[in-house]
Amino acid sequence: MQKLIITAALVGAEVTKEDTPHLPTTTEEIVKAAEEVRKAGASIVHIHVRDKNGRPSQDRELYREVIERIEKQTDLVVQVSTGGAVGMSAEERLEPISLRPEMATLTTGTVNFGNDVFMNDPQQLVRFAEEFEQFGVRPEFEIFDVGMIANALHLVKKGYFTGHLHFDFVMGVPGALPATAENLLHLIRQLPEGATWTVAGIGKHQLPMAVLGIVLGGHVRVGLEDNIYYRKGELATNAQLVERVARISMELDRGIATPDETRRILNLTK
Ligand code: KMH
Ligand code: ZN
Repeated sequence: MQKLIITAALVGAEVTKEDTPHLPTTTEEIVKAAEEVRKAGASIVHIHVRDKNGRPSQDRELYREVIERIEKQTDLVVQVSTGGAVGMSAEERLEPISLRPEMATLTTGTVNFGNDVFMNDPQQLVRFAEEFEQFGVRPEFEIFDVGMIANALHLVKKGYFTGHLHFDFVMGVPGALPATAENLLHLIRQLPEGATWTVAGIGKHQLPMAVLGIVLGGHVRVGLEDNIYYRKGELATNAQLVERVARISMELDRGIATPDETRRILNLTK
């Protein structure tokens, strides 16, 4: 089995400081959280940024600051979000791509998202794919429901994203695919030969899905974007969530990938 890649989703767009004081929202806090999760075993940080009022933002300059500082102070793979927040325009969501981050997320389909709709229509997918290709950014396909894998593979068939393919199964978003072992197995079966996958369980599903990711040979995403609790009623830090997954994986005799090992597994060229 490959060593385990742990992605830390540090910020997200939905959680607020009122939900948890541990949520990093300023550049300073996001960089500090990145350093802490690196020490705890993460090799990728999935980044969103917030404006000075703590609201979700896709501002290029805010991303530039965060990326530059994380890259200066750690060896982490920095993966920016192009999901942003529900309701943002495509232009807004694509802002960080011209910074040529090492990786970025790409959601390949529209899905209900709680009481909202996370829009990713077919024309928009092509537009995102073109922008990724123009700036040489490697995608992580964000899969909230099973049809999104077919949509990603359709882009590949059209000639986008030649080379290694990596998917993140985001499971348990209300309105999207429930986080069950059966659903995870079904998702895995849809992947082409050689593709790699990560699983991110939402809320109380984070830990059980992470354990399945470890034992089934996938990779794992945890962090406050997806879940703010260590256990029922007890708030977590990003580092605590990463540290627990690393510890469980080591107990199961599966080593943890460093950022450079992660680059090799995902065939990233820095
Ligand atoms: N905030 C969600 C609407 C991503 O980062 O690419 C989308 C999201 C996915 O978080
Ligand atoms: Zn995200």
